Amino acid sequence: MLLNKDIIQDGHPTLRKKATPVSLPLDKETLNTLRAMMEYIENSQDDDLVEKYQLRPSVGLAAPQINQSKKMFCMKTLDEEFTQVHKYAVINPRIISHSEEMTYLPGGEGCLSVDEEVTGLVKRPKKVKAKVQLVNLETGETKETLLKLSGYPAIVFQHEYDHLLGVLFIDKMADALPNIEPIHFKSFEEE
Ligand code: UDB
Ligand code: ZN
Repeated sequence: MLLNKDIIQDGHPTLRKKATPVSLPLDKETLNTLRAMMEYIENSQDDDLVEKYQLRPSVGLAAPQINQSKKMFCMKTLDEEFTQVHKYAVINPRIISHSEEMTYLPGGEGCLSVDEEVTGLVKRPKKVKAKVQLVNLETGETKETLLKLSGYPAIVFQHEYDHLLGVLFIDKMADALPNIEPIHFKSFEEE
């Protein structure tokens, strides 16, 4: 089981390396690493396990963050309407196009590999299309898929994708983003 101590922090050279492609078919060890990464995310979304293991409630984790310089990451999050779950174990992703329109998280981004106090506004394309190998974590099967993401899931995807390039959100932080519309999360009043 992955714990906080397994997640490397800013300053570690692996976080600055470009990750190497994962070879297919997937070997057992790599599949089990992906399973452990998804388990970490799911544990971090369970209040009891957050308390027990002192986890930060997380929506994504990339392999370089556990000191494995491989092109793979896991994400699990709801969209901003809180209706659709976006749960993906991703291998060898390539963003093939993105919208002109940009957006950002109004509360700023943080990172499991950066001090908890550090957050900042990051401008990102509102929509991305990516060719990825999606992994079925139960069976280990992989399937080439064109993922089309918009809004919050697109931001999470791009944050994790950046980790595979050796890029951290702190590299992209801005003080203010005038003329850009932040992502809007559905509020309870609107439900
Ligand atoms: C996160 N979590 O997981 F909107 F219930 C962040 C941390 C760094 C604060 C743990 C997060 O944004 N949680 C969250 C957001 C919600 C609702 C909710 C929980 N990451 C993942 C990461 O560091 N991956 O490398 C940082 C996010 C910032 C933008 C996208 C990923
Ligand atoms: Zn991160």
